[in-house]
Amino acid sequence: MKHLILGTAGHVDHGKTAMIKALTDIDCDTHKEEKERGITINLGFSHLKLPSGESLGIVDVPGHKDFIKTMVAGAFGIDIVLLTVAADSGIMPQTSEHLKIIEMLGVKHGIVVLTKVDLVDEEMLELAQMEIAEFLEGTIFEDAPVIGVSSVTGKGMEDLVTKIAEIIPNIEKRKSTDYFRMYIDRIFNVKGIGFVVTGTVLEGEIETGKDVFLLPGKNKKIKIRNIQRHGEQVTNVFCGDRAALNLAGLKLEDYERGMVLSDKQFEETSLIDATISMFDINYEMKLWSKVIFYSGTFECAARIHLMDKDTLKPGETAIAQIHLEKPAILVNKDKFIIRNSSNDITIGGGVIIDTLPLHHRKRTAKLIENLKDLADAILNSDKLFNLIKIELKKEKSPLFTDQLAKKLSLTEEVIIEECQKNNTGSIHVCLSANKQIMLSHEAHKDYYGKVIETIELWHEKNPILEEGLATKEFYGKFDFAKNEAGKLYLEVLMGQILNEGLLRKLGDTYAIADHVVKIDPKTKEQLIWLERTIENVGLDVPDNKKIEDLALYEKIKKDKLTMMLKYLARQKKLVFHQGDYIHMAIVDKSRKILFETLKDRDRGMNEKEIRLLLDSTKKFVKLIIGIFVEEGIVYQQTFYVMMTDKGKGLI
Ligand SMILES: Nc1nc2c(ncn2[C@@H]2O[C@H](COP(=O)(O)OP(=O)(O)OP(=O)(O)O)[C@@H](O)[C@H]2O)c(=O)[nH]1
Ligand SMILES: [Mg+2]
Repeated sequence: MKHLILGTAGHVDHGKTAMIKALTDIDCDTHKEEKERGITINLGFSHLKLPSGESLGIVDVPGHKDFIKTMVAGAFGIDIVLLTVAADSGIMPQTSEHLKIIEMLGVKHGIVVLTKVDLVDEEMLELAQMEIAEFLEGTIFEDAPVIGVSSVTGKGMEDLVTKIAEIIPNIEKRKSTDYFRMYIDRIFNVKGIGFVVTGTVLEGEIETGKDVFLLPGKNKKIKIRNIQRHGEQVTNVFCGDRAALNLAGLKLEDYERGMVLSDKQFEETSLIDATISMFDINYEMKLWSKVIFYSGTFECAARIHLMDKDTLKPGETAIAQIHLEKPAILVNKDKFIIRNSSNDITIGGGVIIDTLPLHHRKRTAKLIENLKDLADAILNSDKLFNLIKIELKKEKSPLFTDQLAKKLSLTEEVIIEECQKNNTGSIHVCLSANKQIMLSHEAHKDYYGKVIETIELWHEKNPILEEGLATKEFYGKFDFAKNEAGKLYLEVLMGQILNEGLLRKLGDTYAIADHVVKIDPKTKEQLIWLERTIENVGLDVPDNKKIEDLALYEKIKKDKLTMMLKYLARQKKLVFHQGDYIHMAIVDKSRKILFETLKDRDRGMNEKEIRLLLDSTKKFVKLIIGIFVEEGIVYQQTFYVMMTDKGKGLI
């Protein structure tokens, strides 16, 4: 069963509500004021059971020019439109305005219903038909069927139902998403039941008992107690359904018009990038324009900043950044309508291409090119691969495929399939720990270059050191500290550069393959000085600060001192242990003295005994024991230091 919604459109008084009543026996004008004024003010809802057993949701919109925002809210998410034109009055202003809105909202299927045929003769009917044909020329409904009906006599109603049924198989199934989304268009309190909200399910599905969020706003979960679809109790509703949800724990003060119900915690936005198209009306949009923005039931004042044009003339399209006056919950590809700031003309609309863009202060050629690429990818949803490419380009850092899938509301399988089919190198894919990592080719090239550049710079600053940098030393630079995909990617990247022969591995560091250690005569002298100074400390731990001060006297700055200490460690002149270091000669001397005594002590020696033996400090004893434990020649048991077999082998 397809889940579809049929909506009305057309000028005030042209018989929309009467037609729905004749079709479904439901009067959508339920409010007192509607009855008194004889016009529709609020959205009306009904449903139509087709001979096939399928049931369509129906949204009846007002035609009066004052209620365009209600019409936009009602038309948002419909699949088929019944554009009504009264045979006795023909095309009127809102016939045209509604059609433009319907086209802008992307409704692709429609029937033109010529109403009130009982009020005209054959000649008038023919004239009306000719006028309609001319009016529809060049619009998406150029070839739409035109059916004459009378809600009074019932004429044509059966034909209308037949036509609706004929269209249904041509309607494409909506793309599935892994989240539920619905604008609330009505909210009411039912005694003993609580709040009920209604809306058109735009995406996904939801079932009784599940939690949803009321967005934007507090991230409070609201439980769905009951669901009705077309007046009947059901356990779940799907996109394309009209739904009435009974919510537990909803407070009226939490609700505002334009809010969305979703099981996904969407990030709210008040800055979006979009394409904007102007209707073919006498109106020109300037570089910065104030407008009123409508999408679903959401409405707010907005400023439009054109990106690739300085003015937008009738019928033209541009890319723009839109600053919304209040936060909205929007999704890429959402359509919207704009009206002028005095809210008397509908001037156009567009499609959202980025719901969380950066603030574009400068309209650079590069930015415009990127925005055009993005628009192209979003607007041509069949080009899913483009969408993947653009997202990766925007993201820059590496992502696991499942992270990317989440961001694009696609499945991992779809992403893998799209890449297998279309990737000719613009996306870099690598595998690590059985997980697939993706990033744009540009970003990959960038990281590659930066790795080499950073190691080269390191060598330049540390010419006397043979080793380079360990992968973890790039985490900060690349902002990978909390990015697991980034860390794994870096490992693969290092491996790649290593295989290509540009890098050499030394311990856990990577050095440039042809890097040659250079020690100038002055540094040579300084190294001799430093080594001697540390050795002269004797059986004690050299004081870092003191060595630094002494080095400064010798005109050795801290960076250079660190490098020299590393060099001496690599040359096995110094031994480092937990941030402290001592000279190897001191280690050897201590080992000799200690082992001389330790070999005759079956119970081992405690730290105090060792300190007295070496005539040293507590700190030194701790350090030297630590070094010997690391060498594997002693071990500690409670307070006693004992020789290992390896240690005994030294005697
Ligand atoms: N004779 C005749 N009158 C009709 C027909 N359809 C509607 N009417 C009358 O036209 C008037 C307007 O009809 P509605 O159905 O309320 O028009 P609408 O398009 O829903 O109007 P809005 O919702 O306010 O835009 C009512 O008085 C109806 O009785 C028809 O087929 N024949
Ligand atoms: Mg009506």
